[in-house]
Amino acid sequence: MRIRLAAALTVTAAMLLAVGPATASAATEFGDTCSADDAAPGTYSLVTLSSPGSGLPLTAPTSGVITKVKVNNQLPLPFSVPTLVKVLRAAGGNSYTAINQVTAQVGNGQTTVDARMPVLAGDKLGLRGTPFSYEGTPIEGISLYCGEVPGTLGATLQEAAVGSTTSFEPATEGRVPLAAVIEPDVDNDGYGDETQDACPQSAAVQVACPPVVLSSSTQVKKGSVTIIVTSSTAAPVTVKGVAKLGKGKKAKMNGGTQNLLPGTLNKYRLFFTKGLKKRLKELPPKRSVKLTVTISGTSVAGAVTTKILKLKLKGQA
Ligand SMILES: [Ca+2]
Repeated sequence: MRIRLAAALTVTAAMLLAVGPATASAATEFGDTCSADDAAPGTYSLVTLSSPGSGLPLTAPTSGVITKVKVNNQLPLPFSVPTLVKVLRAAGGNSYTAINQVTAQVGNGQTTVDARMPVLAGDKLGLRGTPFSYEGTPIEGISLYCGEVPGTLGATLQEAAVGSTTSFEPATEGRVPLAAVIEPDVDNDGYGDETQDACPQSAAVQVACPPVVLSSSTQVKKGSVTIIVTSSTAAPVTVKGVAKLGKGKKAKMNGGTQNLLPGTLNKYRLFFTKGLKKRLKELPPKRSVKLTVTISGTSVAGAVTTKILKLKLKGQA
């Protein structure tokens, strides 16, 4: 029985290993998943000052770009509530500087809106209701919050406009019902690398990384070949050459690597080896040596484009 039990345990362990934890996405979520059950007039800007025991980190655990904002609400309202969701950066004490904001039309349940707001580790989310009208009646705005959860809600009558720094005074128990998804932004172009940026290797483009397209011309001289190369996009480009000398012998030449800028003419030279020079001197002008030139460029995404040129070097006897 013992052996069988041990075997069963081993099988269980193996199954756990095989299943394992789900592959962690690089995107992370922060804020709060509490659901609003209370509201202040929209003249108040709100932030959570403390949130003991809430599930998500209250502040951004990492820098990147906020690509989604989530607002939870369980107040049964007959209208949606226009809400400015703000990225707030700590400015000492209970003061925060509003860095950016996005508007969410908060309905019942969870409202998710797309966003593109750069965020630094340590930033928080805050909100403010904005004025609207319902059936012809103007409403000054509604600032939603969770009042039945432990925590300290900070409030200010200041607008907390983007660019301004505002002190949020502890007002009541509660928290703001805001969460957000942060995606990494490795190239620091302000676009989330997972859903907004198809080329996270380059800040210059957000669509798929452009492949390298090479064009070239050649000029054969007595002791070398000059290759002029143009690349469609910034890329390191290498030129190499191999000449067949007969009897299985080869002459290998390296034209080097240059970091090309798009649209510029760049000169490479393949200097003939001693063996190639000797072979050319042996051959009459009617005969020739085959030279294969390989031009290769690497895109920002690591894709290699190769262009091969076949040249004939006339005998020099
Ligand atoms: Ca990016």
